[in-house]
Amino acid sequence: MKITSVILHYIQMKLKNPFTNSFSTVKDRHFIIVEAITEDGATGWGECVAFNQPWYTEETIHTCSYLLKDLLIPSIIGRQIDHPNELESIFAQVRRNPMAKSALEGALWDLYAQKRGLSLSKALGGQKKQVEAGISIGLKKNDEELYSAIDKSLTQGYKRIKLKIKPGQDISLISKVRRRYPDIAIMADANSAYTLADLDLLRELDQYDLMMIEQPLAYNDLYEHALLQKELKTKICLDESIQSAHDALQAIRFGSCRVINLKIGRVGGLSESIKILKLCEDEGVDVWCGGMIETGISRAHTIALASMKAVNLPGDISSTQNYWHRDITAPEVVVSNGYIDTPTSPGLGFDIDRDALEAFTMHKERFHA
Ligand code: OSB
Ligand code: MG
Repeated sequence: MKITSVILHYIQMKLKNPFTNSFSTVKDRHFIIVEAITEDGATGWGECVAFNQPWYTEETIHTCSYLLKDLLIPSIIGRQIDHPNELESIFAQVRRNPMAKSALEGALWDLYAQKRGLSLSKALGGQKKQVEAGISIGLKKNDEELYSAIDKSLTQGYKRIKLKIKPGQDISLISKVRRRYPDIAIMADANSAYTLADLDLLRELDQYDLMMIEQPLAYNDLYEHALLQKELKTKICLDESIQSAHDALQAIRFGSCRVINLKIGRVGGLSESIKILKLCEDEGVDVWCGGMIETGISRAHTIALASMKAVNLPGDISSTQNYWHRDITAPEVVVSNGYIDTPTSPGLGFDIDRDALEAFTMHKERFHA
């Protein structure tokens, strides 16, 4: 296939409710939606999931915009590309910047699947007809709000609940939740809020039968997580620290984690994600698909990835309703009894709602071969 034009849609979507983690409260989301058009007139969709500020990883919507416009789009436009795996060498001119690369790569995977007449799941080698859904619950103003969010998630059948924690809202929060819900599958995500000086506190967290604790230490660390993992029976899951298959290899071999939260954007795309899944399978490490408070386009990519056999735990793949009054894809992502159906139609398996996309668009940029 040959991409003859690319349109970048800069959109802004307001969250139904603010989402708070240890570093930031997200109230609205800016995305760059990538529309890639081939010489045959087919359209593929990708999404840039970077935040406005670099509180999660170093990329932002602005750094991604620059890379897409000045380097990544020019490197593929008008060029014959038979398989999205070819992008790795084409993009090798740009060090790191995985979210920028992934935004464009996702559109090419959509096109590739369509061209072969396959669902994205099948094109990736996915097998599951349904994927397991978990939910991530942000920090709340008070216990009542937290319990009501948990109750609602349980009613909707989510397979596991992830709770954000931060210093001051950690042991107190988890112990209360554990007392109230003795048997549910819960895990905690610290988004890098602790250091090894907090070892005693982290040891205490070890007593609450958590499925795992996600990214307790620095966003870029592997060494101290390996030291910590030796002290805990609870599995450590790495999120921010893993930005490539090579990072995953090092983390696994160093013993820095026993679980990986795999986010397509954070690792540079679906091709890199598949490498990480293969590695986890070979090394016997648990892996699940994370989210970025994203639109239906990213959710479609993530559902397809989660349909692969190596993904062995429920992901942060909540319903459209969880974040948005209105999404840019149809139909809505629906969680039923804790599962989401893997779409079977060619490509993403969701349609782009052009009216919704237009309604959220601040501006657009067009590139031609
Ligand atoms: O740490 O996994 C995280 C959202 C934004 C940035 C980082 C994280 C999260 C989530 C929610 O936990 C994921 C989602 O539901 O999309
Ligand atoms: Mg996380």
